[in-house]
Amino acid sequence: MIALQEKIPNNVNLAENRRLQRALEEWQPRFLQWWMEMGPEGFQKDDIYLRTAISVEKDGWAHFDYVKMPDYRWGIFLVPPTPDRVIGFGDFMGQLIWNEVPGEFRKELRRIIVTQGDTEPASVEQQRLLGHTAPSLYDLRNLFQVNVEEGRHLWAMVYLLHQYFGRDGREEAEDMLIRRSGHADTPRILSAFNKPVKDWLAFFCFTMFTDRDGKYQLAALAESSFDPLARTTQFMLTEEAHHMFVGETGIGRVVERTAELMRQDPNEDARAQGGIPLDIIQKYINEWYSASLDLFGGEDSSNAANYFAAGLKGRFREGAPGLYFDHVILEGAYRIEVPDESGPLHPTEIPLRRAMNLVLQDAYVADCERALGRWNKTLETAGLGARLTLPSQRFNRQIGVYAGHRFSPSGVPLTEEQWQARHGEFLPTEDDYAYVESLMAPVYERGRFANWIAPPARGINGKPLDFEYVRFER
Ligand code: BYC
Ligand code: FE
Ligand code: FE
Repeated sequence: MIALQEKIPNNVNLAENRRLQRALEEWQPRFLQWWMEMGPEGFQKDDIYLRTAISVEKDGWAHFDYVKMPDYRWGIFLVPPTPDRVIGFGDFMGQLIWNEVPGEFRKELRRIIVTQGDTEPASVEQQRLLGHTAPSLYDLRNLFQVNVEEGRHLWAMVYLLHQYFGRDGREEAEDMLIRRSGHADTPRILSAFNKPVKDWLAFFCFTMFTDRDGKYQLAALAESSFDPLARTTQFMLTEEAHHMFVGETGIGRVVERTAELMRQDPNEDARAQGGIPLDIIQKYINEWYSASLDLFGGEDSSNAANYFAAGLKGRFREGAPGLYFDHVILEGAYRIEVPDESGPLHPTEIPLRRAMNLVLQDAYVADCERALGRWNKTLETAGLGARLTLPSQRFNRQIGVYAGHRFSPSGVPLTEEQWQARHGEFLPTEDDYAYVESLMAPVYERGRFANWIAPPARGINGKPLDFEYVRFER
């Protein structure tokens, strides 16, 4: 049952749980205050053509209309329970799922939910200035769509904290609005969510690579033994698809335009034509892909083993029929080359349960490879020889076994000296950022696009490209 007219739209019978309803209604104005302070700067009075989640039906879950962002109806939506659902993996496999938090896993669950929840407002903070330089109204609208939905994802986690974690949960919900991306004293929890997202190429890389970590983490949680977490993340994944569409097609459109400009130029120089050269695109990919790999945690992780054992986090599509035959995994090892005393790349084996972060990361890497293939197809079709690549999983890591060691994008160990001499070939330099920034001028006329990006193949919700996706207040 969906209560859309209530203060907080929901399908969790909030009206019948007065205590919870009151607590969330107290949190709501603080969320809005955070939104006004840290949400998209300068566009809160404009009418944006947005979709709003209004149900959990496969067809018709979303409603499109103009809305001012502060009036967006952030709601709480969980996929309905599956009758008699049992735990699909780990030590409790085959037992009935949990509708309450078991005491022995309370700490772990709280930590997972807080970490997940923290990323959502963080990303809104990181993106808050981008509206001023959008390459089109279409892109401006997509930015805001992603922003409001990340706001709803925060609501999804805050609901779980309030409903299932009592006083601790309420305190955690408060803290979600206190931490700030990149803040020296109260930063966000995970590394990539404290990095500045300086420009639209970074935004497309963020939605391509960092939101995609979100997809894989949410998919792992969608298998959870704690059923409310599974049901809420299942619905979040529905919205997440659009975020990754924005990233993948965003980079794709930049590549397409760059290829076009290269062909127009006597020296195949996109920069001479006011575009973003492929080597800068490659460096941005290197930066955001490596930062996003860090979000999977360490390759060898006892946390990951504990989460799997308790059924809290599964593998990607753990429950899909026929994909995995062993869901308990008491045996088996993951072979990997790690830096140690005997050399920069020494073979070792991680017991499989402890390697779950890596197993999830592998599914992510394959998905990224697929997208690279599409962008390279664009280059090939344009008759160009250059190709984009994903760097090695060892490159530029701050978390896990490769942290503190230097590798080239192809995964070759480098000395510190070699790294210092060459990192400007691998990662964006100040000059690269400055050049991209010099291209960032807003294009707000209907149907027009900045010179450095191709138009998308089609508009949003069947609307034409020259649709007025954002109506500015006059
Ligand atoms: N940055 O056992 P380890 C999304 C810490 S994105 C900083 O190796 P574990 C979204 C770790 O906390 C998805 N610290 O790793 C995207 C631990 O600290 P302690 C977000 C890090 O715990 C775009 C220590 O290192 N969801 O939704 O197995 C826009 C050793 O940890 C990092 C989730 O992350 C890091 N990158 O795995 C909007 C799901 N990595 O204990 C939204 C919930 C590790 O030594 N989170 N550490 O103090 C988790 O499942 C796990 O916490 C992680 C880490 C996968 C993140
Ligand atoms: Fe999200
Ligand atoms: Fe997202």
